[in-house]
Amino acid sequence: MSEMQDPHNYRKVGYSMILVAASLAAIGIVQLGIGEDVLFGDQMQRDKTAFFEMCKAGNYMQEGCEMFDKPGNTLYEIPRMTLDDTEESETMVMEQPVMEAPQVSAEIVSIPEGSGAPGCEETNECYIPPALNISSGTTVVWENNDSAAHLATSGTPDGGPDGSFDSGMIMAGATYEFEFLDKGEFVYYCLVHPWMVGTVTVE
Ligand SMILES: [Cu+2]
Repeated sequence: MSEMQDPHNYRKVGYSMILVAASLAAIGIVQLGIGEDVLFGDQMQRDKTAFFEMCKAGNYMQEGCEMFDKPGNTLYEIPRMTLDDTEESETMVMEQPVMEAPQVSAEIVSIPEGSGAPGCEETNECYIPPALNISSGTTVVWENNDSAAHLATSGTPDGGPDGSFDSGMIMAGATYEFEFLDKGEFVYYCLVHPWMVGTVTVE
């Protein structure tokens, strides 16, 4: 609805209604009576719009302007003509579908520079963070910030891959992402640098 409260929209609709009124007036040449009504209605609408603009300019303090003083300051309160604009009115009040981006939650695990040589395991910095706690449905993105290729393969250096996930080779500067749906603790390691071990705990 917020889009519909934009006064510019109403102005456009107002102009299009004036156009509709004008074309009806042209048709009304055949039926003079109706044509006059249309022109009269058109003038009424112009007057009301002008009145609204006057109220708006005066911050709705003038007499008779109270009805416009509402959030959005739109032409909403101006009674609409009931010419042939019923279809337009329907589209005007129709709710716009709200496009919501799907909720994506992601966590990043960095593979830091130098982890291709033993030593990072001494400070537990082969994967940062080495132990990650997430909720089910979270996507974990491994970012290889090292100059060597690495992996993030579920399992342990002693037991081998367990098949839960396997990044394959993550080239330098590349990423691998995996969405964790199953709960549990997932230990993973780097196949080519077995001192690199990390865990993801899904709750
Ligand atoms: Cu590695």
